[in-house]
Amino acid sequence: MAYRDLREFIKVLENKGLLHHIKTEVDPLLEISEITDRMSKSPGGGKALFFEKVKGSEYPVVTNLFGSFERMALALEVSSLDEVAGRIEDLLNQAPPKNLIEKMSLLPKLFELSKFFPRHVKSARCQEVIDRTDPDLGKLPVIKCWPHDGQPGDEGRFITLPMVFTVDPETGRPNCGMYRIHVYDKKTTGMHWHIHKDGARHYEKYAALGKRMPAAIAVGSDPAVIYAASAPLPEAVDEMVFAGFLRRFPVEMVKCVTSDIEVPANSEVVIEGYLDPGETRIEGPFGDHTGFYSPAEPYPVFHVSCITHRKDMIYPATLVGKPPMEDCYMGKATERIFLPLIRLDFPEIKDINLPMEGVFHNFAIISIRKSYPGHAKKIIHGLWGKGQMMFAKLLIVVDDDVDVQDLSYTAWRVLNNVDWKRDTVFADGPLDALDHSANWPRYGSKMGIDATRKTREEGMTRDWPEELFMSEEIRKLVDSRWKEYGL
Ligand SMILES: Cc1cc2nc3c(=O)[nH]c(=O)nc-3n(C[C@H](O)[C@H](O)[C@H](O)COP(=O)(O)O)c2cc1C
Ligand SMILES: [Mn+2]
Repeated sequence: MAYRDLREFIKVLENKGLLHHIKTEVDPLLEISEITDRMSKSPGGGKALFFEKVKGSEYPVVTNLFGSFERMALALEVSSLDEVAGRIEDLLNQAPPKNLIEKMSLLPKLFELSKFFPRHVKSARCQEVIDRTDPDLGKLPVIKCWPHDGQPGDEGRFITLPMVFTVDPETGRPNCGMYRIHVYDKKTTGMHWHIHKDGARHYEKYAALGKRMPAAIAVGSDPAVIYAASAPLPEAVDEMVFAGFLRRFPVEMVKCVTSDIEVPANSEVVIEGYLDPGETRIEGPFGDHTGFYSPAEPYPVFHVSCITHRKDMIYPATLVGKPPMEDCYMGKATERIFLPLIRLDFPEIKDINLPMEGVFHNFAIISIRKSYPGHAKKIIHGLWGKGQMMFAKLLIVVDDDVDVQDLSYTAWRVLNNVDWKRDTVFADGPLDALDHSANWPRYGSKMGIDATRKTREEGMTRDWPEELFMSEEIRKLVDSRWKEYGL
């Protein structure tokens, strides 16, 4: 049964002993961060944290909800993240039905998908309290994450787990993206959608039309909805349909009070407002996913017109920084869930590992069933052309007998297999907005490494050596005599 809302998920974490209550008063400026960081760095990602008394606000804060493999799987109501991939694979890999019986048996599957489309409701918990006369962001327990966050004149508070809802003015298609929100004052924030993202694309369209852009920032829906806001879906896929698929139940959407934007009805709080095309303001700096501050840069400005929330709002936040952090587990969920979708274009891909240290856009290791000369290089160029994989700064392709989740074995294979001049590919192209290494923002170079076995057709004049394995016979013998050795 899908979680009805965030608090139902919190209850489950509580019942399983995966959430710790902090009853003493804490400061949302940096203190919550330091406690959360220590939790994230403790074995297995520690526990989720519920801060009951937060200085300056009547509402509690919850952090580190998704910060372990166990909690991430619980969030998506699966026993392992591969289970979600399995469901997607099931849906995609339908062989065309051969006869009427097969056709009939396909119908429930297709019907299942349509069952997940968002449902529209008239009244919602997220609108229990409506403040449109004098909405004030200062009432929310928004945290300051790192010491140098924010500009002089503001407190450096950022909403770190927001779901930003916008609508494409041309197609009417909705989008939901997780873009951090820099709180400037009571009624004004930044809108940090990178230029590559769907929200920014909508904004460009409003700008071209010379129209004011409505938007809404929802915080604290059920966990599948929150995760979906971060998922790198193609622009044409509505995150709320995807969330419905993940939670196996439609997301209930309600219209905002001051605009036609729809938001999850089960949200804890919704900040309604608008952006005027062309108006920008310095956003950041902000201690980011990379473990460095992302630079202060001009971004669009969001004006608050109304805040609606539950009477007893629970405010969720995340802390990003040096890995491992909560967002690493959200990224790992994406690595698992999107594998079948990547396989649609590249069925030869067996597995992908995005190591946490690569903070997702820096490093991917890919195993493939290689079947022709240059195959690995095709994968490298192909992935650079696919959605947010365009940001991957280092791609390493290995043969399918390498378990890419075993980093030690993978490194050994790669370091032995590669002739650097022959096997590396360099390319220039777009980089993630958070990259700080390139000479210019958002544009720089990437490297691909073909670490597969090389063949004659690829110019290898020598025979590839055989990997060492003990014979089965001797292994069995040693197994059976193990006790005799007294080890
Ligand atoms: C905690 C967290 C914070 C994020 N902050 C931002 C951000 O400030 N700006 C941004 O462009 N992407 C950010 N992302 C990544 C986007 O959410 C992600 O790229 C998503 O696919 C964007 O949705 P879209 O494809 O609909 O634009 C963040 C992700 C997470 C998990
Ligand atoms: Mn999108």
